[in-house]
Amino acid sequence: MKTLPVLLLLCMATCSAYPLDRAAGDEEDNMDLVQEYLENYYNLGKETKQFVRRKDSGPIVKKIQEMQKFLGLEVTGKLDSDTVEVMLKPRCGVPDVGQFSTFPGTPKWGKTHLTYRIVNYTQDLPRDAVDSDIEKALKVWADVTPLTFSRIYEGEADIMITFAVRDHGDFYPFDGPGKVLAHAFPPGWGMNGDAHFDDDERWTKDTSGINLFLVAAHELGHSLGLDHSTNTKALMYPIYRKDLALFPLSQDDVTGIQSLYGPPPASPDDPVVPTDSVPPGPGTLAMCDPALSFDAISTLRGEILFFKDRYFWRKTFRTSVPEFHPISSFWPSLPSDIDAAYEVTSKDTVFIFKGDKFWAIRGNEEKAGYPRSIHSLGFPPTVRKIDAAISDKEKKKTYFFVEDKYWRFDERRQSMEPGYPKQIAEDFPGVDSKVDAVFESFGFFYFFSGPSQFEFDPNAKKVTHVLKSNSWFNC
Ligand SMILES: *[C@@H]1O[C@H](CO)[C@@H](O)[C@H](O)[C@H]1NC(C)=O
Ligand SMILES: [Ca+2]
Ligand SMILES: [Zn+2]
Ligand SMILES: [Zn+2]
Repeated sequence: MKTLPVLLLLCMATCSAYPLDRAAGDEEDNMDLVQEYLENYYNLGKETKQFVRRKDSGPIVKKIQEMQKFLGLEVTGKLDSDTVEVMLKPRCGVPDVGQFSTFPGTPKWGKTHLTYRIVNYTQDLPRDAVDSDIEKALKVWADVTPLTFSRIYEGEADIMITFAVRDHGDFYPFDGPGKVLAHAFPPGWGMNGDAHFDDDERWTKDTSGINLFLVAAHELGHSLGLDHSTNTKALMYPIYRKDLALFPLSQDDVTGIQSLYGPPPASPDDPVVPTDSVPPGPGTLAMCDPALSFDAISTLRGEILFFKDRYFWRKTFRTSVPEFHPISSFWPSLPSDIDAAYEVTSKDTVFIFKGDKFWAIRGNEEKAGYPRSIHSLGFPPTVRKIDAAISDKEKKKTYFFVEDKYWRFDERRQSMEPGYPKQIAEDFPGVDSKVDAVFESFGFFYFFSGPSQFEFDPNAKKVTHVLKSNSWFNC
């Protein structure tokens, strides 16, 4: 449902030239589209262009295959509908193959302290919203590197940020609404390092239009020296993916940027204060309360989410102080006071339970077709709610804890295993039989019961540590 505005936007931009209905007779249009796309992003040379009209000629088929491989599509060498669909999506203007720089090579900054300047603004958002999105986008990279950034208000900064339409003084004019959203230049002098945003897009703080924070985080990756990634889950993948807006960085991005600048300094004991979370209030105060208990806990793309009432704490890659947000600010249709949550990493999905219903989220996107009934998973009618759940990603089994019993679900077969429920006390000795929440980290299961936490080794089948529930918050 949420993709509709984007489709409409795309359609406005592309329908006249490339009708979305491409059943038959649209091959000419598709050939124009592919020619432009390959020229812009895959270094399609002048000498190759003349072959474009001849569909099955070697060079163009090779280029199409190269593009399909890069974008994670099935490599057919043909303009099948999946390929055309991806080519019509909004994306970054920086080429996937070939240089977008006045200097060849893959440069990086020779210093770790960089300056940036927001030269001008879009009318779509208040200025302070643009300021905070840019700051947040820089922080994405600062969190995982030794890089630091400071803002200047006049003169030449390392990273000059502008909003512009069409021709804007480089050789890469923007293209009106849709398609190209922004571009940025790799580190260096002059225009290098700069990031340009197409002001014909509708920039938004949320994902109703084009999410500025997400595009800025991607473009600033280029400003720091990263190229496009072929990993479809990476922030540096060239196609805009609004479902990354909450958790933009993948391990691929972290590995990429750290190969240029290394990891953050070893002893950053100064807590990083989140810039875009709810100001100090219930969350920050309650966080270190020794009586703190949780409703549910789940991992999400390497981070940990601790749910409580209407809120959740988000423990990110390396921040020592967790962020605190209302659940509804990321997933408007999720309920508060949830019962259980678990991540299935192979599906990049977190399942959220409350009462006899469950929801599915991917990043900050809510999946369609939910909520569903827990009974569709195979629970008998007597089960009315789940207390806690965890999915073992190695064994592909999900454990559901219900009162003093647990059930086991086979993720491969998508069915409840026979012989369950069993007693928690029997198979998880040492764990309090009333489980509030549970999640996995480095092969251990962490069970939460009131203010207590039990670190359980599932192989040795024993509790290895007993901790306070808020031990993850560095209180
Ligand atoms: C912002 O500055 C750039 C570069 O000077 C210019 O091309 C562009 O038109 C300006 N945009 C706005 C919205 O003023
Ligand atoms: Ca555009
Ligand atoms: Zn890009
Ligand atoms: Zn530009």
